[in-house]
Amino acid sequence: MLKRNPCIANIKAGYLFPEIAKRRREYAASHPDAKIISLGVGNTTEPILPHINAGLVEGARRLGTVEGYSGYQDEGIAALREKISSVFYGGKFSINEIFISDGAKCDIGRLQLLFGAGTKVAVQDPSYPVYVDGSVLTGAAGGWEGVGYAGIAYLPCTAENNYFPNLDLIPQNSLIYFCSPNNPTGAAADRSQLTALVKTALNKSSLIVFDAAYSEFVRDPAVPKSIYEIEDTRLCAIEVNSFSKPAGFTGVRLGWSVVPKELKYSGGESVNADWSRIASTIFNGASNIAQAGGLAALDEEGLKEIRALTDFYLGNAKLIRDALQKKGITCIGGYNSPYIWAHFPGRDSWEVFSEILEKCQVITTPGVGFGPAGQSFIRFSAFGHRADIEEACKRLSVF
Ligand code: PGU
Repeated sequence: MLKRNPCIANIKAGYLFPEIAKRRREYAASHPDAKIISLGVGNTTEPILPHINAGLVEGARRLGTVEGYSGYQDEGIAALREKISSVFYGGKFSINEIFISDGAKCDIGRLQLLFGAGTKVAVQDPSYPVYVDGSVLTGAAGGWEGVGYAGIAYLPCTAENNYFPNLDLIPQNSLIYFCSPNNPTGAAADRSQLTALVKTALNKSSLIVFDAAYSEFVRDPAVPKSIYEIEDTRLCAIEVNSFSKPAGFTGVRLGWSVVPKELKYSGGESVNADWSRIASTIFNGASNIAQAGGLAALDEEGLKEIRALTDFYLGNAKLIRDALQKKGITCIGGYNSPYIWAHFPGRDSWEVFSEILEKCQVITTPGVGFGPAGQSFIRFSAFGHRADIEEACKRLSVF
């Protein structure tokens, strides 16, 4: 038989969210009457709003007609790429710099192929686990003297540094994953912080993968929604984004990446050309139906629906944050983000997770699952029906 890819042996046994789902199943099995509410995985719950949904329906209908039928679409339907450029980037990017995908997570995984084994990787700590696990899986972060899980440079984001990392810790020539508004802390970096990040990346010949999956939750004008709002970023950053959270497309699957033409490897080769090569070689694009829905999401009516949906989840976030604060629990996030990051000083995250499950029948996410600096924290997700959020808040108030 074939040998197992040694990189698989290097990753931690279970991905965070299936582990939480397992614990939920176990609890439910031993407490059959419990009405469990999930504030765990960031999974959308509200129906897709009518205009965007009509776009999906129309996309499916057209596929059944001679005039409307379409097949493979290279790097995405041109009209959608144009629309993304104009809605999110003021038309700064040509359609050849925008690549439609089946979601940000999938892009984050595939992007690793651009740099290969041995790439130095730096991540905010805590961070979305896919950056670290995905890196280890492709053999990045091996072959150099680093710290932490398989040689990844962890950049602690704590109350002491206001959840923005010390950029001096970024190694020379590294691939920097940066997420803002952040999952899991909910912290949103302001313009001066992102300017410092870009400057550091340029000085250290490093490349940023900026994950903007929560950009549509930003309400504070001081918080950039895209890394490309910062000068010189075309030379050092790729951005990934998604329709999952703002349009309720977690199950529909649609996202995009931006890879500027100016972005070059150390040898002068074009990163954009390679990304295009990878996309056409091992990925055949997102569903045309999903893309039709994406187009509807970005017209005037669709953007209003995105605003209404994100307002709704931000309303949930406020309820959760207020309930926790009323109990004297220190928490951040929930303003420009659907996540609340709550501190339980001196406690183990998994222990607090279990206590909240036992006493409130509420599922959360233990902070340590996002990295060592997440120890003693719990992430509360604001994705849920309003009645469930209100009930969860009631239960949390007595825990
Ligand atoms: N990027 C960030 C920062 C995320 O938090 C998530 C989802 C994604 C990308 C995924 O985007 P897609 O476009 O849907 O692929 N994070 C959720 C879901 C868990 C997961 O494993 O993706 C969360 O609870 O953190």
